[in-house]
Amino acid sequence: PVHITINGLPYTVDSTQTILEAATKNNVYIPRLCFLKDVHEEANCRVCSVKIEGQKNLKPACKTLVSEGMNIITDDQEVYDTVSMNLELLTHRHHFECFKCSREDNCEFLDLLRKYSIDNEFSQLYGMFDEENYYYQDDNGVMIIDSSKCILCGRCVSACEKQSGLSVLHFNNRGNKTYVGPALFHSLDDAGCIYCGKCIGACPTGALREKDDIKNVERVLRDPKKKVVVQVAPAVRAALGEAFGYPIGTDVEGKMFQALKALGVDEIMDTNFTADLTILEEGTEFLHRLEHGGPFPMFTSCSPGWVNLLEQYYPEFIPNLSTCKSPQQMAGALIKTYYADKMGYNPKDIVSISIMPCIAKKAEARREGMGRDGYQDVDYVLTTREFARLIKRRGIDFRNLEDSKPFGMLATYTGAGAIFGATGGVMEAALRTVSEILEQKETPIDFLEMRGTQDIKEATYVLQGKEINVAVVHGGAATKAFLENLKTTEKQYHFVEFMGCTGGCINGGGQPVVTARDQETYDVRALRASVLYKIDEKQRMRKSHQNPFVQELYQNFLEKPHSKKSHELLHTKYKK
Ligand code: HC1
Ligand code: SF4
Repeated sequence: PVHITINGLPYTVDSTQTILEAATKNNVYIPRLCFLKDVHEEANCRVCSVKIEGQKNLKPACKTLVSEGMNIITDDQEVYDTVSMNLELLTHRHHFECFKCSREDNCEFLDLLRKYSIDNEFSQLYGMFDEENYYYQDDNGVMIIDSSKCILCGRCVSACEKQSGLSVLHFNNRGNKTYVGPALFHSLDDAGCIYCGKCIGACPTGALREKDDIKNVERVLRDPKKKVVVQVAPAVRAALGEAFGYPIGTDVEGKMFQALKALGVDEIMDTNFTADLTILEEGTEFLHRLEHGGPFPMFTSCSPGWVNLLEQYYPEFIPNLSTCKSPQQMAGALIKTYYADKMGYNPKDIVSISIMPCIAKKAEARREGMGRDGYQDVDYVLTTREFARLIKRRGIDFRNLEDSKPFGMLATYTGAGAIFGATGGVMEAALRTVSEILEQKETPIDFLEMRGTQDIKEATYVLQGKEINVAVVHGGAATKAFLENLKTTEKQYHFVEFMGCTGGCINGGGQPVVTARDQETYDVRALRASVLYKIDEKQRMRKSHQNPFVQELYQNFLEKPHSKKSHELLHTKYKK
């Protein structure tokens, strides 16, 4: 440890810390903008400038290590003026249309402009925005790059590289024409984007965002001829509250369902239900592969970011991928067939909407084979963020909503369905069912080796006297490392869960954006995951095959896992 002072007060801090870390740990506020811990630590915005006694120039707190006897000033007039000037410079190229910006409530840039009272200066600069110099891309139907909001901090470029293991985004052009976007190529698709949305989660402004479907959803909600059926993904309830001021890790499941009622939707379903259904289809597929000697390892197929990565970068592994559609698409298919039939609705009058923590789900809904007779099984996908905005736009007082729970068809779930949204959850859910079928007796519920935020988790379970090697991998970077190793390793894996996002869906690219400071302060992934594991613990039934409505669905409609009907509705093909 070393002894330092900050603004005259003494602190004993770790010698490996930067000034920013030491200050933050001791509750001294230093602003930051381009800094995102472990992702982007380049010191190019100079918003975290501080004064060190005895040194001539101000130093970036994010990059300067503390040392014995260091006296640091974070807030005298010179520091304040410098930070203000650095912020003001960034306003020159920013298009201030805050009223319609996806980050209207949590823009890190706007927050700093307010904190530093940049309002006067900014009004003089407002007219300087020049449309000609900006880059805009929205033709992929999933996400938008809008450089008129970009402050060139570089956080997205690093997030794509470090978290996805890809390098889709680059700084292009020079001078005041510099913009961030895919290099050389014209579209994100061509550049190999998997739509994980890690870049959106890293952006401090609204320069990167999902393609918004709020207006389309509002339109169908107003249309009396439409039956609006909504499904909600497991992970949404673990993060939606953040958009309404709840601490990270608050379970808002009850209010989430009540908000849907307040919006006037006709039927609420739970993707947790089809998560249970997925386990029966995928578990059966795994048992079939065990009987027939492979192909191994079998890969889970529910995360569309992961499926995009596999199809584009590792097509040689496509035979390993389970043929199961994701729970979102299984629900969509059932809504437009089984449910429509049961309710006597024409599927063409049903609008099926899903609320997802993910932007890649928007593309998944439009994949070939995800509908029939000219309609899509899932018509609109709203991210958790869009859902929160919709609730706010409709004037719903979320914090004062009562709790409610849907009891409709396809809304009942077991604990296994709930944990799908956290890394390792799909594997644990599958093991709960598969082990019981193989052992033909009651087997344990918890597979704790599958939990936690470690990049790659592995375990061996002995089932029916045979060693089954399983692994759980999440995030593009870890996925690439795992698959590269798989090409040469002697180890025989049997079953591997992959998720496109680190932490799984709870940390999906459509979840509320967590500011850089909160990302430093909280273990966001662990807190959100804990919501799902607590929901799991509360359930009376915690194994997917115990779900009585899944059993009923097989009895009345699908017959059995992998029946002809199941294949038609619940399974899919991949692009080579
Ligand atoms: Fe997921 Fe899934 S868990 S992919 O992470 O299998 O998005 O939450 O809905 O479909 O159930 C996401 C979450 C989600 C699917 C399920
Ligand atoms: Fe990169 Fe993912 Fe963003 Fe695409 S969505 S640019 S892969 S971080």
